[in-house]
Amino acid sequence: MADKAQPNQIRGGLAARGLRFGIVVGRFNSFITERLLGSALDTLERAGAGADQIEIAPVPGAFEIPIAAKKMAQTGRYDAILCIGCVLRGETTHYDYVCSESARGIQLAQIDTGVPMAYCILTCDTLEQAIDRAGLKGGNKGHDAALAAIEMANLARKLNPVGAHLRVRPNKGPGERRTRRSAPTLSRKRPGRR
Ligand code: INI
Repeated sequence: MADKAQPNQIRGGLAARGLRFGIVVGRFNSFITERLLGSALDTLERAGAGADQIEIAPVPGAFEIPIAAKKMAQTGRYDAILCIGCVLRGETTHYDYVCSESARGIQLAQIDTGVPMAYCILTCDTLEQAIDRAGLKGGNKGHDAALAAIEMANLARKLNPVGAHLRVRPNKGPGERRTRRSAPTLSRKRPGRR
């Protein structure tokens, strides 16, 4: 019997060579976020990303992560962004607002910009739960987020519109020589022309 034709699969691989990553990391609960960051960096580097392909933007807490991630994405310098934070439940409802707004903001930022963003914000009831997920029993969510970022960065490159690489000239990014800071520019396309 003849083999049935299989649908084409478009997959994002797990090699990070040549990809550029931005990382936004919250300082709040830094005992945890530093461990998440360390594992994410280790995973990116073992997958082939050099230190010069990665830039890190620290922010005060999880609530500030979406705006920083969106602004990083808008520079056009990154294939993917990792958002790292840790929110621990307190005695008030503050926790709920920080959790929901950071998750919602990150999702909006990646949809708005088209730059994949890995969500690595622990939302835990106790410090023990967070420690378990930052290198103890539950593995390290920084590692998981780095793998997701690499896969989505590769997939996004494959799904870019044909010719997109000719139209967008991003700001200088990690691994490239810096000249001056400017907004992303459009080339080979002038206003009023088709
Ligand atoms: N930020 C966190 O990242 N984690 C927390 O657990 C947290 N708690 O519990 O308050 C937290 N709050 C600060 C918040 O993210 C902002 O930085 C702050 O509200 C200033 O905008």
